[in-house]
Amino acid sequence: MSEEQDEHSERARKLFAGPVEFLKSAPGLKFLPDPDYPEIAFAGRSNVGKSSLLNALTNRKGLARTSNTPGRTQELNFFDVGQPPQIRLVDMPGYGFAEAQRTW
Ligand SMILES: Nc1nc2c(ncn2[C@@H]2O[C@H](COP(=O)(O)OP(=O)(O)OP(=O)(O)O)[C@@H](O)[C@H]2O)c(=O)[nH]1
Ligand SMILES: [Mg+2]
Repeated sequence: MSEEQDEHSERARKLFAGPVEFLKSAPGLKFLPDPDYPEIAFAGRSNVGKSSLLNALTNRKGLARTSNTPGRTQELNFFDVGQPPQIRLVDMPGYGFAEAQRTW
């Protein structure tokens, strides 16, 4: 790897090893936080491991709630990465299995 790539990797490693904070859950669009930082959202079918992936990336076991049953995540969950935050991760509900009522 070039020196520049090394530097980027090291910055990314530090960012994900540092503070990650749950910001809020948004049960509907009117509850979305202001778009203060770049957002990276995890979308996909229910139960494929979106919440688990978010925990693995940030090396924190219970940050995003996971479960064996599809449809665990029912709101948009926002997590700020870095202090001050650099990016915001969004754990989204999965599609395909959700039995929750559509409210938005
Ligand atoms: N074998 C295996 N199982 C995994 C992996 N990642 C997650 N799982 C399992 O897959 C199941 C669902 O994981 P979640 O992370 O809750 O899935 P999700 O995509 O967030 O699901 P919803 O919130 O319902 O959309 C859990 O039982 C996890 O333990 C993986 O890499 N390998
Ligand atoms: Mg989930």
